[in-house]
Amino acid sequence: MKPKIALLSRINDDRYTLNQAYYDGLSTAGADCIILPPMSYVNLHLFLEQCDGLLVPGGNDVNPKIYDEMNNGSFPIEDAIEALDLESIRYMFEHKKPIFGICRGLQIINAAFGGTLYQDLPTQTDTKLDHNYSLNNKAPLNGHIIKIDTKSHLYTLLGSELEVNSYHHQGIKDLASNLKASAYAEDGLVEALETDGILAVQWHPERMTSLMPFQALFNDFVSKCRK
Ligand SMILES: [Mn+2]
Repeated sequence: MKPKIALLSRINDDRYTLNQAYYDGLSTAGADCIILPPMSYVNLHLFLEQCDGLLVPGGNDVNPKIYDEMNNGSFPIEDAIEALDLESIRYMFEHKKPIFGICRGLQIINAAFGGTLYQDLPTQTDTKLDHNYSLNNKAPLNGHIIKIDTKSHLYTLLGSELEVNSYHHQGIKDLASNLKASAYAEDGLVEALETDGILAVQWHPERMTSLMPFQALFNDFVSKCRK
């Protein structure tokens, strides 16, 4: 039977939405997906119980309340999505099911485990990199170089250095103590993290699957969900 992956919905302009590319990446890797909107935790657990893995996709800014900071450039925030993400991450981690985080997914995973974020990279760091390059230049396949730790699992999938797209203005400040950074941008920003059962990336591999080797991230995640 194909593995069943829970994909978390987003809210944009009064619609529950999810970019099709996430679904396509998982589907190409051999999985079936169910898209979950916000709901009661009791029913969320019942749906997640049926699933073999969780993909936490990109989306809006993370509420800084989660890491005990005042709002200083985080917008927009959707409380229902915040609760959906946090409870799904908590449940799947506790039940030892694989989690794949993308963009906001990486940020909320870090916050869920006690880490903090830069709420706005251009105004709160002295970085010279444009981490919103892909959006500003409508360049889904271009962004900046990342360097990958050769001891990480990510290295076995992508090698030691490559260009990724970049669609974010928030980013990891303090990494949660149980997570390991597995890739960095040239300005030192964490661009990927991993720990047992979790892999998350700051860029958008689902928009780059036409380029080798980005589909490998989806294939690897789905193969872990098969076990
Ligand atoms: Mn970036």
